[in-house]
Amino acid sequence: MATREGYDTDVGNGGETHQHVPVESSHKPEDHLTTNQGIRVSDNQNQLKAGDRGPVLLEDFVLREKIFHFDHERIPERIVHARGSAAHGYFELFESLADITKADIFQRAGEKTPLFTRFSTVAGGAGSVDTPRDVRGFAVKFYTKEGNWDLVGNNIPVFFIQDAIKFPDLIHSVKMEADRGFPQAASAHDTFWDFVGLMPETTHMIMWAMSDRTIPRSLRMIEGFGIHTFRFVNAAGASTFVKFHWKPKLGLQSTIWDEAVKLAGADPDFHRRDLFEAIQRGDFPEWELGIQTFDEAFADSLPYDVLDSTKIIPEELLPVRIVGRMVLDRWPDNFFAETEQVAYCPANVPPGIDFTNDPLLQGRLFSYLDTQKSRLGTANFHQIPINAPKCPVMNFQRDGQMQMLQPKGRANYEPNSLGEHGEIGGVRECPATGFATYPATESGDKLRIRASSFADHYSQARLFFRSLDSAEQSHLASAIVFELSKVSIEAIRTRVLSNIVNVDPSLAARVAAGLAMDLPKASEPAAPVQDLDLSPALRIIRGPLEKETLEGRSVGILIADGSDVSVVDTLVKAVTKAGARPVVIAPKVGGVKMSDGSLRKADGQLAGTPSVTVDAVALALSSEGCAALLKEAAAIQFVMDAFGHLKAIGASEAAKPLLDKAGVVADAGVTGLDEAFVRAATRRYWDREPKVRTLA
Ligand code: HDE
Repeated sequence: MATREGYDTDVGNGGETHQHVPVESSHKPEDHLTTNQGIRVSDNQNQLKAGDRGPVLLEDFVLREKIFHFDHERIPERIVHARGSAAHGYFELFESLADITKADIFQRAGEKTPLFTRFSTVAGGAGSVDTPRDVRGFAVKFYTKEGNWDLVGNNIPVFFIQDAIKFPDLIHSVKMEADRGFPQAASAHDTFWDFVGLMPETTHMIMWAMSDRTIPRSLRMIEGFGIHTFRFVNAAGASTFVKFHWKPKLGLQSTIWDEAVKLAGADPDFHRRDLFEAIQRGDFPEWELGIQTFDEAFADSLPYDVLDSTKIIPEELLPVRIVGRMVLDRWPDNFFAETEQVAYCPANVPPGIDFTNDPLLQGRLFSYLDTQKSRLGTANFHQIPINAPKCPVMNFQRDGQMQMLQPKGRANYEPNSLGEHGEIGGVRECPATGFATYPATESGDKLRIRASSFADHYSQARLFFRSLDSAEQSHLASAIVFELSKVSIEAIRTRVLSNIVNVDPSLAARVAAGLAMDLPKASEPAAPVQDLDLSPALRIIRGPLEKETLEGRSVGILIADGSDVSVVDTLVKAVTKAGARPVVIAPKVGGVKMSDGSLRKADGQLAGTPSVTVDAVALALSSEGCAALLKEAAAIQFVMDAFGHLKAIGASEAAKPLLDKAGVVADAGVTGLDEAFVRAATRRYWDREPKVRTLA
């Protein structure tokens, strides 16, 4: 029965013996389990009881502290962007920008600055899936020598609304509906589209949100944008407007909607795992930082307002200048301490970077600091290691919950003269080098008003839609059909469509046909809709950032009993050489018996590793293996989905019956298992799409 002699006694219910090895014999302090007060714990298996079958004693501080801490392990999640994944890395400057900004991070070419970057979805809770149709947050905290700079952006260069006062309404409408608590992480429901229809300013962003941009293949393959127009300020005090861009080294790539939906089930953590695994294997994700810079005169020459976050400045009009790169090379040690507790704030800018009057940005400058207090519970959240600047922090702010600092002396106010009397006087303001706001001249009446220069809600939506590749246009139209099909109030669909007529009548007609409804008349635009010059730079498909490559991608190699050893070995080598990760998939994870009788272990079990998790598939099957797989729904689905998701499929001669059963029709993406497959696997086959699904 229970004794207190050590761990190797009966501590379980059934009298079994636990073989823990007590550490009493070793005296290294780091080996000892302690409470949070540093008291060594003698027994971590049993509560303190009055008798072996008696009640628990209130004085058991070890128990109470442990349960107390556990009870409070979760903190309120972010009201938006709750689901996120992050990594450490660095920024490296390519060339000095001293002529346009005095920001220390942009002075010396070649210098590296540490940073922490968090990617997120917007609508879902922290436990939601990684692949819903949603905007991705792209937030970077640069720990510069002159304090933290947070560039808190998204993977889309525009936003839904123009004025911060609409943000709570927007987010309420897109999150799960208030009475029923669903749908989670989805915009395809009445309240969101109700808001959209009533707020035509959302139209440009809706085009982006319904495009392939919101179903990325990987977080490593998204662009990032600061969205707002910011200011650079140089040492002479001159201001230059600036917009920030992140360009992914692996190029832009998205999934097919059906693939994103299936991924949500196959691997709810698909993007987090992808980022984690890439960093673990040393395949560090990388982006280039680009800037668009311009002056007042250029801003005035545009037919839209650079303070309006629903507008872009096309790259064709104002090229993006690449000035540095970001490399993410270290996964956090602890998800909660870093990814969860990191607190970004667009108001965190060092001298040399400043704001503009963008009304959305102005509202954000308040919101983030405010939200951190409720999320992290204390005004001292900046002391948490992930948030703490990597430069000295010295001021007279004092006390508050969870104060970690122990300032010395009695001077807790400024100015003070105590330093002149042999006491600690403390720090002083620095007029020459401190942050000084750019002295923009402001005048005007106090009004709740939207500038008339913000009134055009459709011209750039049209510019975006018309600039896309035709395959992307079909995806976009189909996405609107999908989403509006989930809207139960017909009048909402009609209102949205009447706005879309202003974007492009042919798009509206396609959506109407997809919904089997009549095309309504165009709504009355607040400003005339203009035909702006198209911007092919906005495309993913056949755009400047589409890459035909296997780098950073993965190839599923399906094997079964009798698979040819040399074929599989050659494939693994070729795929690896091309920069991709080979994933050997078999009916049983323990492996299959290969052609030479050897056992080959698999990286994934067929049922648990559907083809949506890889970028191309190779069916390296023997006749015997293929015959067995013809009876497996998972194998047929594997091939059917690879084909339906427009991926390259390489197949051995013996695998043909499986191709036939899965309905695969020969095209340029269907090859043998030779080098042609490795070449074919570098892309998707958009021409195949009309043959496998009806798009709007
Ligand atoms: Fe945010 N946003 N936002 N947002 N946002 C937050 O701050 C807010 C907006 C963005 O990985 C919150 O710490 C308002 C635009 C990202 O931790 C909150 C408005 C852009 C993240 C907040 C906007 C963003 C947030 C919630 C309208 C792209 C996640 C938790 C004026 C440029 C950062 C938090 C992370 C997070 C407010 C609009 C990007 C509530 C009021 C536009 C990437 O403060």
